[in-house]
Amino acid sequence: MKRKWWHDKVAYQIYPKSFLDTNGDGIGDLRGIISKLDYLKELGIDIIWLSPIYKSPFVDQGYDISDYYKIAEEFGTMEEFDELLAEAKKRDMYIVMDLVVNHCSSEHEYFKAALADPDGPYADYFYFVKGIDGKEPSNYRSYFGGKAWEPVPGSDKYYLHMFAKEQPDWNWENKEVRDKIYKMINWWLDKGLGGFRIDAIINIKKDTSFPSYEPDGDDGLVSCVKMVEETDGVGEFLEEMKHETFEKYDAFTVGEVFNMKEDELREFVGDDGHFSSMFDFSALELTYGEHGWYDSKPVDFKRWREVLFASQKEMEGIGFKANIIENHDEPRGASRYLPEYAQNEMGKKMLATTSILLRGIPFIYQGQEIGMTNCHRNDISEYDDISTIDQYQEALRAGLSEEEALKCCYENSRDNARTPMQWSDGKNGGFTDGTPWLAMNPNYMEINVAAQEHKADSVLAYYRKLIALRKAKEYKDTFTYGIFKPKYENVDDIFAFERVNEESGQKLLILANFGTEEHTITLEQRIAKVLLTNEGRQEAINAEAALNGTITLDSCETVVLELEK
Ligand code: TEU
Ligand code: CA
Repeated sequence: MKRKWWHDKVAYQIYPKSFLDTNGDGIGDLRGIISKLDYLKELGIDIIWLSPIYKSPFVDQGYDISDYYKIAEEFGTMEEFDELLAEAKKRDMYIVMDLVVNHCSSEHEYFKAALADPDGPYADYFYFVKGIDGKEPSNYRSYFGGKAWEPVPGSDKYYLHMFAKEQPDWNWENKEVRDKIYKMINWWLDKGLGGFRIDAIINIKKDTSFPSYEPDGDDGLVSCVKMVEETDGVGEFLEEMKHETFEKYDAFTVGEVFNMKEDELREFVGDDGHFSSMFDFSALELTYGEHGWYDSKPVDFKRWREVLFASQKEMEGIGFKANIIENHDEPRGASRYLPEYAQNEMGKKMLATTSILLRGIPFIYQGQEIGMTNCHRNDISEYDDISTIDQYQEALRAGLSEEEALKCCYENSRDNARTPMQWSDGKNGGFTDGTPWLAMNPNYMEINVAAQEHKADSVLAYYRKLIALRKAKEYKDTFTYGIFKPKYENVDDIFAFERVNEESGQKLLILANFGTEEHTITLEQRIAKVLLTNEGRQEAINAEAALNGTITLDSCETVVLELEK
């Protein structure tokens, strides 16, 4: 594998609206991000991914862009963005923007021009398709519920939107559109960006005959995902985009790739792949319900371990996935992957260890490093997210009570990750002097940065140690390039793996006990060094290993060991 500058980096996702507000309007801003660069540097972060900060009506929180060349006023100015870039650079950090090019906002000037003249040239920038017998061209349901086709006023055409109706899909078959997108990407890269996180990218390839399929729900519609699954050829667009843009800048790209076809892994993220990396979504896919959030499934430890291990092995010799436990579309990892008895500081440190030391590029989502959790709401009106409101309705339609539907939102809502960052136990968690755009999670009184900053055994302190270990001179090469070897797979409740450096022979063993009972594990080799523990039992571990060749792990205990060669 060719070595690349991003291989040994640690990334952090910022959701700007909820990070830090500095002017009291209740909305996080670029100034807030600039002021926390040192905090992120100290944590050990190299790459910062910003969820969209472009001009937007915020129907889907900035994933609906009305002007790709402007910074949303809510967040600040282009001058402030340039300052952020410069300040990051000073600290050897990279800024990665969100690239949302499957669709734009219905407020985008080209879409407005298309609506004004549904037979004119701009209509072909989007999918403007004639209806059939006065009805939609096909029976697709959008990702956010309801029909994926919207009538074009004063015409017999409909336009396609795979997400909200305010997010019309760009017509990627139109070369003019593609060229405009590439030009825009290069304009940003010229500013000195590190690269892009690429949104919903699989969706850009459509079957332009737009066939209807067998309905998959009572609404007579079929998820538009079906059409994506049935269509080939996205790779041609992705290659063209890469050659025209990222490649020229040696930029880092991480794809949000769902529904990739089998056997395409190397094409996507191999040495000459479409992207530098793509997120590993295999764990979160375990919770998917057949119809929606109302029939989503809890995570089963064994299955979870199995899919993560499979995904790790699959990547060997191919490339690097981006490892996450949460992001702005998902509930908090600590609430989802930890059993109830482990939803505490010990458990959060354990989950951090088994995620950050996997092979791949770790992505930490804001607040994860202090152990932020899902947030209870009392009424659906307290949610903001478009997808949550749709899924709540969907749950009611399926016959759930309001209380049950709310529980689904508690477990699955994207707003769980979007409640503002908890900086202190002061007013609004130190996030804003004004009224936060989305209500705080009330647990900011206990879970916040200030409380953890100087506490030696806090979750935050542990994340700092863990990242420092990953990047330590003596171990970096193994944690980055070392192969992944599952261990103790036949022991229930134990999540264990080795990272093995085939050149130096260095072997690092990571052990974690996700069970309620203690577990004794027989070591295959002597311990050279205990590198990290979440319970501070180095001495006891060394003593037991020396005496019996075993390690007894408490419930929720995790250790990182260097083994003798
Ligand atoms: O997400 C793409 C995607 O497939 C999501 O719609 C996912 O299925 C959904 O969040 C589940 O509720 C990306 C962004 O990450 C997301 O925030 C945007 O809403 C979406 O694209 C549209 O841009
Ligand atoms: Ca603000």
